[in-house]
Order: sequence, then C-alpha cells, then structure tokens
Amino acid sequence: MSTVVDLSMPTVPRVRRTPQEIADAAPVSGRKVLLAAPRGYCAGVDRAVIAVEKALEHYGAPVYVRKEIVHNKHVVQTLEERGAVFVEETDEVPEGALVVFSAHGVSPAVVQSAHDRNLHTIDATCPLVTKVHREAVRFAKNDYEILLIGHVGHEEVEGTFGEAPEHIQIVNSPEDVDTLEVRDPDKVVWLSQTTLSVDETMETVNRLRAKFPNMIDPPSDDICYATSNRQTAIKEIAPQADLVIVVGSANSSNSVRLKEVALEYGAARAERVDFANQVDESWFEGVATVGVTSGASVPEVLVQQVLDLLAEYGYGSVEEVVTAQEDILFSLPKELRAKLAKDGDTTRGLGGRGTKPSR
Ligand code: 0K2
Ligand code: SF4
Repeated sequence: MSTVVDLSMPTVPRVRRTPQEIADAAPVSGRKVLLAAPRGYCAGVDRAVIAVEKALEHYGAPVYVRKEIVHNKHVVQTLEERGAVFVEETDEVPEGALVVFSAHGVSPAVVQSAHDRNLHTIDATCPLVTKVHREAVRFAKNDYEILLIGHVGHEEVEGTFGEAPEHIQIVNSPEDVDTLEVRDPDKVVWLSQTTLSVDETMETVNRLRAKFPNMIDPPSDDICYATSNRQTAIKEIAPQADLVIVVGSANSSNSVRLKEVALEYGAARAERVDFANQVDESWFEGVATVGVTSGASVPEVLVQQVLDLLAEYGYGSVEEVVTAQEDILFSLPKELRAKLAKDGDTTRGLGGRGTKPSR
C-alpha cells in the first residue's frame, strides 16, 4: 500500500463568469478535451515526494529540504504546511539536522558540505539523474571532454557539472555549438539533462557531430523515459488542438518544454498554468478541442481541477490519448528504507501515478 500524496486543493479564489455569461458566449460545436497519457508524476518525482512525506512521518518536523524537492509550487507549499523547510543551501540547515536532497541531484561539493555540518541526509536524487552523474564520472576518469547539453543554472545541470567540472562544458542551446572549442576533438562525449526537449537536443547533437565527427554518444538516453513519453503524447494531440493547457510550474523544465512542443507540433495556442484558477476564459473563444497535459512534477489533482473547470465551459467530453504505458517503480532512498524497516513501515515508491486513466 502506498501513502498516496494527499495534497490539499489550492485555495486561491478565481473570478468566474456567471452561468448567463457562459451561455451567452459564442457557441462552438463539438467541444472536447484530449487528455494526454502519460502525463504527471514520474517514478522519480513520486519517490522524492514520498521520501519527504515519510521523513516527516518517521523523524517529525522540521525536515529540511535543499532546494525545491521537485519544481512544483503546489507540492512545495503542501509539504511546507506539513513541516518541511525548504532551503537554498546546506549551510542554512542547523548542525546535525535532517536534510533531503531534491530529485534533481546534488554535486559532490554539496554532499561534502552536508557531511562537514554533520547533517543526516536522505538523497532523493532520481536514479536516472544519478545514472548521468555516473556517466560523467566515468568519462572524466577516461579523460574525455564532456559536452553537457542542458540549461545553465538548472539544479540538475549544476549537480552533474559538479561531478567533474574540469572535464565538462555546458551546452545551453544549439547556437552555443558555433563558439564551442575542445581540447581534443577525438576525445569528446555528449551527455544531457534528463528533462530537455528531445527534438531540440537532437538538433544540438547534430550540430555537435557536424563539428566533432568523432564525438561519442552516451551509453543510453539521458533524456528520461518520462520526459520523452510526455512529449510524445502531446505531439499526438497538438495538431488537433485549438488550445493546449499544460499544468506545471514555471521553473519546471519538462513542463515548459511541453508547452513549446505543443506549439511546435501545431497547437493553435498553448498555455501553462500552475492551478486551474489561472486558466483565462478568453482562451476558449472559438476553441473546439482543448489538449491537456501535465509535467512530471505535477500531482494529478491539479489536472482534475482543470478538467472540472473545462467541463463548466462545455468541454465535458474527455478522450484520453494514450501513447505509452508506464510501469517504472523506484525504491525509496536507502537511508529512508533502513529507517522505515526499523519502524515496520512497508511503503514503497509508486511511480507513474499520473498515467492512470483519470475519469
Ligand atoms: O523538469 P525539471 O528538471 O525542471 O524538474 P521537475 O519539474 O521537478 O520534474 C521532475 C524532474 C526531476 C529530475 O529530473
Ligand atoms: Fe527521474 Fe525523469 Fe522523473 Fe526526472 S523526470 S525525476 S529523471 S524519471
């Protein structure tokens, strides 16, 4: 049994049209929603959120968390209400206290600084991010120059970069390739952030390969299954959609990419919202088909609230467009597993909760 995240509803009030105003709105026939699947929580996010919940349950508040556990406002606010304290750096955590590292991963310097402060740590780094760290360490040991495709300033990129700063250059965009210089063009490998646009990354890789023909590929895809599956689903929907609504926070790379991908694949309009109350009624003008999806850090309850709102506006018919089934499951961080076992708690990570048919 899981302790499914029981996130409370957002309480921000929104201004609604009256039923008469809605009825008077220009009629559009055949209003429907195409709901992307997979969407929402991936296995790594599920594991990280449960890790904080379980830490609160078994160790008691406060539980410190370095950076946002995942990039979602609602998740962060809800965990804060339960006693999690989000900090930017480990030096804000009292000596000897418990700190959770976020799903995006940390550099060895952060681990060291936590150790120096005698902090008790739970590492909620997604195993698929850890995989990229390991690749970076291995290629650096073999004296490769690593071209890390990713966004400068993003926590995941900072963490991976920190594994071997003297061997890594960050490639922020396809345009960056033009000015890139390497020590030895025959000893170059590319790696990437896990939550990028698949298409844009391939464009960057193609440019890199044109410049460094002997560049080698990562042993397996760094863009993870969840990022890639959510993009595939919205690509299917976008050409049919007059409007795509992406649920996800502004600092969530994979959520923001979904909006871009929707536009690139033909959606007439795409908007990102954190909460249903940010949906603007004017977006519905002349709209028959609304596509809906959500990022990997987004609890399903937020999508359901958007669907409820859409139903009020005549978009009550919901067709789920399923492009993949996800059944990946990660076990909880090992430090936590030991504590749970000691306390007789048999909770496991779930993974992919957002992908189950919703209605
Ligand atoms: O998409 P982002 O990397 O910004 O992160 P989130 O929105 O928190 O999604 C979960 C991914 C975490 C690690 O890959
Ligand atoms: Fe892991 Fe991918 Fe989810 Fe990031 S988006 S937490 S890499 S499964």
